[in-house]
Amino acid sequence: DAPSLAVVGVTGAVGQEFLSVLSDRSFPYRSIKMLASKRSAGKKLTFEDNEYVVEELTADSFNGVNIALFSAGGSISKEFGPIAANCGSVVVDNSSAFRMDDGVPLVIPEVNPDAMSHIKLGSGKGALIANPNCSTIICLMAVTPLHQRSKVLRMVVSTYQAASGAGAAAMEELELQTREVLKGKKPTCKIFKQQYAFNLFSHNAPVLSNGYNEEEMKLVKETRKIWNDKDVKVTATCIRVPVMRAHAESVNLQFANPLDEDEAREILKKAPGVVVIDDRVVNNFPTPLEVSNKDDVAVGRIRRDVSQDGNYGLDIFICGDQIRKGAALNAVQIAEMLL
Ligand code: 2RA
Repeated sequence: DAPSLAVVGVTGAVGQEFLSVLSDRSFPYRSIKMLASKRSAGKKLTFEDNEYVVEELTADSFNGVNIALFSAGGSISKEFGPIAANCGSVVVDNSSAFRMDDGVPLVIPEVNPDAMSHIKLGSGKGALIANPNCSTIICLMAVTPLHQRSKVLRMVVSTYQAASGAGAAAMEELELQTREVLKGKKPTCKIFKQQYAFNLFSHNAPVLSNGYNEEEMKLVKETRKIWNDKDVKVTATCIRVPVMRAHAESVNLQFANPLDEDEAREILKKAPGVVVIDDRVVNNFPTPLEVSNKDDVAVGRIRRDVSQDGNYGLDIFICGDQIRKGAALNAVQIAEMLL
C-alpha cells in the first residue's frame, strides 16, 4: 500500500516545491507529515484540498514514516536524518550532509539509478539517500548521456547561479534591491554583503584553502562519485547572478574518443529529462526564464571545441530550474524509485 511521507523543511522554497512536485506527479501516499522548525510549527497549509498543521520536527516525528524528504539545511539533516533512518524511514536528503559518505547513494535517477537499487521500502530497514547539489544535477543531466557514448576525460564548468539557491529570502532580497536601485535608493543587503541587483559575484559559499569555494568543489567531488570515476578531471567556477530560480552552466568537455557535434546533438535530443534548444540561425538558445518552473534541463550552443584537435572536445550551454530538477523533482523521482 501507499507509503506514509514526511516533508522536513516544508515551509522553505524547496519544501514547498516538494509538495508541488508530489501533487503534479500524483505521488501515492497514505499520510503526509508537514515538519518544520519550532518557529513555523502551528502554521496551517493546504495540500491537495486537505488542511494540515505544520508540526515541530522532533526525534519522535518519524514513527511510522516510510519516506522522509529533507530540505532544512545540513545541520538539521545531520541531526535528524540518522534518527529517521533508525526509525525505518528512507530519507531523501537535499542537503550536502551525507553526499560524500561511503554507503550513502548520491543519485540522479536518469543518470545512476543503480546506485540505490539495494534500498527497498517495507524492508523495515531505513536508509539515507543523498540528493546531489543543484548545479551538479543540472550539469550531469546533459553531460552524462555524452559521457556514456564517449568517456569524458575533463570537464570545465562555469555556472551562473540563481538567487533561489540561497533560499526564498535571497529571492525576496533580489526583488527588493531591484526596486530600490531603480528608485535610486541604497539597496538592502542582508542576505549578501554586496549589491546583487544589476550585479554578479563569486558564489557566496565559503572559500577553501585551495582557492575554490565549496560550491565548486561539490561539482568536482559529486561528479566523480556519481560517475564512479575518481580520475575524471573537473574544474569549476561558480558565480551568483541576478536571476530568480534557474541556473545556467557553460560546460567544456574533453573526450577519450571523438564525438562530433551532430552526434552529440542527436544523443541529447533522446536524453531523458533533457530538451535541446539550439537554433543558430535565429540565435535561440536556453535561458533561465525559459526553463523556470519546468522539469526538463535545456541544452544548446552545442559546438566542437576549436581549441582541441578533431572531435575530442565540445562546448555546450545548459539551463535548469534550481528548485525543481535541481532539488525537489530529483528528490521525488528518487522516492518514486522506491515504490
Ligand atoms: C546554491 N547549490 O545555488 C546551492 C544551493 N543548494 O547556492
